[in-house]
Amino acid sequence: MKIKVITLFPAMVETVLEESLLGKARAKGILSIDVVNLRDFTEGRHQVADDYPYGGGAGMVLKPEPIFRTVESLKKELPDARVIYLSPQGERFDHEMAQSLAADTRPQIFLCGRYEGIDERARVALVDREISIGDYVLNGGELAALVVIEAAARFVPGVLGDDRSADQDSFSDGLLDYPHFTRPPDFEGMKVPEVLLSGNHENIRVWRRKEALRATWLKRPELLTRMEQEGRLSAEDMRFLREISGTDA
Ligand code: 6GU
Repeated sequence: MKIKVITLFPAMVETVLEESLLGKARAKGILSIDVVNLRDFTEGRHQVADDYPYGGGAGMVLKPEPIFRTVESLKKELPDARVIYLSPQGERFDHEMAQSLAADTRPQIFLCGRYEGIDERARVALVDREISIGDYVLNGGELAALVVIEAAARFVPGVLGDDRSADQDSFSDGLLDYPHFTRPPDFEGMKVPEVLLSGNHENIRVWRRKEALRATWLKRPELLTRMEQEGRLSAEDMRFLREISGTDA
């Protein structure tokens, strides 16, 4: 993925992107992510990026000129780039969107709003896609951009390392994840399920599938409804679900 992040708070974004798997993937060149300071495209001694909203009311609005200048300057270098604006008014981000962003070969410019948002003329003229990470309001798009970038980057080959893959995660098969255990086998009387110690791969597969179905049935039943409608539950799944729902989980 080739990404530019436009923000008034570059340090907030950069510190997160330097760490952990994202930092390593950037160092290896698997991910190219540059943070661009919107302030660098403001004018005058005070480098003002925001202004009062026409019509009155609380808060400030990001001025159009610096946003146009920043995006136009990036697009000169990357003419096929897509501009993604992070805002609570956007399409709701999910697993499928993360996967499709990761598969998009075009450069992606993430534009982080602040305060009450950006001037509508910049949004209409420059933005290709508006994304929200959920129904609540953040102080700006920075944390949302980081959420979107991290979730998408997990689908880029090499980001998770050799022996891991995002298609083993929760949601990849439409279900929540099954529980995980590591040593010791008995921690203060709390034991690891016997089947996981058995080495019987078929029994382990069945246990994990049942536990994934049980977790989903208990915590996110609407996901099962959707999977059933999409024909993504096997005859075995349906049998497991009857077992689970008949036994108070
Ligand atoms: Cl993308 N931005 C802001 N400011 N708040 C949000 C959001 C985005 N997604 C949910 N809340």
